Amino acid sequence: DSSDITEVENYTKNKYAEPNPDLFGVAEGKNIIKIHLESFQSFLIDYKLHGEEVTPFLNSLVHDQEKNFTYFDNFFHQTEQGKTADAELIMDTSLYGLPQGAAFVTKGNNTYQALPAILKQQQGYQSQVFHGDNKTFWNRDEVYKEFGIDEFYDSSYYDMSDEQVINYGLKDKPFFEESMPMLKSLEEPFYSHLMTLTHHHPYLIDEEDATIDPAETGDGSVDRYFQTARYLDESLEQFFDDLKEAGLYEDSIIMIYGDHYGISENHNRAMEELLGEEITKFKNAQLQRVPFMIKVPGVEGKGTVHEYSGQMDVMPTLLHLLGIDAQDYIQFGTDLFSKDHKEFVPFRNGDFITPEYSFIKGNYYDNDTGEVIEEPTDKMKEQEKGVQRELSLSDKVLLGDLLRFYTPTEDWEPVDPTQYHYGNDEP
Ligand code: GP9
Ligand code: MN
Repeated sequence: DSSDITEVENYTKNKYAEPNPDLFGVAEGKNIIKIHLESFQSFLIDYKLHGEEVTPFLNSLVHDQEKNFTYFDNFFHQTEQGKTADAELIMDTSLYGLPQGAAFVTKGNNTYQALPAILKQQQGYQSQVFHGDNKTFWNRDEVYKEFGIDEFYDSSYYDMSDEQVINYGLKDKPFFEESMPMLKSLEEPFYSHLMTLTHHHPYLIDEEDATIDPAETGDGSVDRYFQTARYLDESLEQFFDDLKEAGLYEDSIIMIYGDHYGISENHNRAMEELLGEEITKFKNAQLQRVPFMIKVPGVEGKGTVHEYSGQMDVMPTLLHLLGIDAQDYIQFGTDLFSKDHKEFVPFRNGDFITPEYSFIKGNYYDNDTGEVIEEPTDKMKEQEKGVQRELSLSDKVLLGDLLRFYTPTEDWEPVDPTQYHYGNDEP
């Protein structure tokens, strides 16, 4: 009932981390370009196959100081069965996905107070999603309306002829190329989310698109994983050039993230061969790192930052960069640039990771040694309960559709989903 939202509100207000005063509002009104790296795990960064970098362009964003990116190398995905859809939900609402199924599908008509709607109401942003798949996949065409996303450029906006398509949909290179004119024509400021697709299980790639040889483990999808990652990397480099040419690069927030793992535990044998170590439960959890990189106009990149963090933390971070106080909203994450950022990363299954130790399937592990901690401290056990509590509060929000009963700010207007229409084929 509606009193539950008070319990949630007390929890999230208490967890809230004050903004970093040096960064609060620095990017107010700037365009935001958010780039989704499908199935991209952080171990690819700086990884060399056959003596070659797999993702030289992304590596350059990490290492070239003058590119002004900040890279979080201890950033984790927090998704479950909703995969891509969970990543979208978490990053635009700072709520957890559900323990089973995809909230995008089962809670697609809930009330949300999502980033696109907040940015529109607070600072007049228009928001868009670009994605070369059918708009109904993951029920996006429903839930995006609840998020207040203004335009959804789905596959009906792109040339989907055979040679441009592989696996789930449009190839990443034509995707970025054809997105450019649409991006250029947008009203500013915009919050644009571009979602890639080619680097997706089972990592199919046409011969002419492959510029690195496959790995040689004999596990086909693992072997090709590096080829589609390279293709994605090249598509991104091209996109950055096009953004520069269009004058959209320098003055925009550019944010890059991985949505979830690409190589599941079913491929441990091949991964052990490639990484040269045993994939224990502990190691598998560590492999759930995905990249998070951000460039903020006028702010010097911090290089590689080791803060332990997760997808949940992105929304409050962005709000604070734009000068909007995250405290007004129900959010489980905390600002990555705050000195009070909370350094523990819950996974959806109740496991969690901190800078010192990891709680994985009932055992605590020392991060330095990877060994089981036989006698966990009370503080550790408390944290375990804290994670359970946090997850269950988030579940209450989604299962009870509790944001119906929450008014973030005096001037907040509930989103009216009937005001949104998507797709080239819609009247
Ligand atoms: C489909 C794409 C893939 O549109 O987002 O979703 P996933 O299988 O990664 O959840
Ligand atoms: Mn995905």
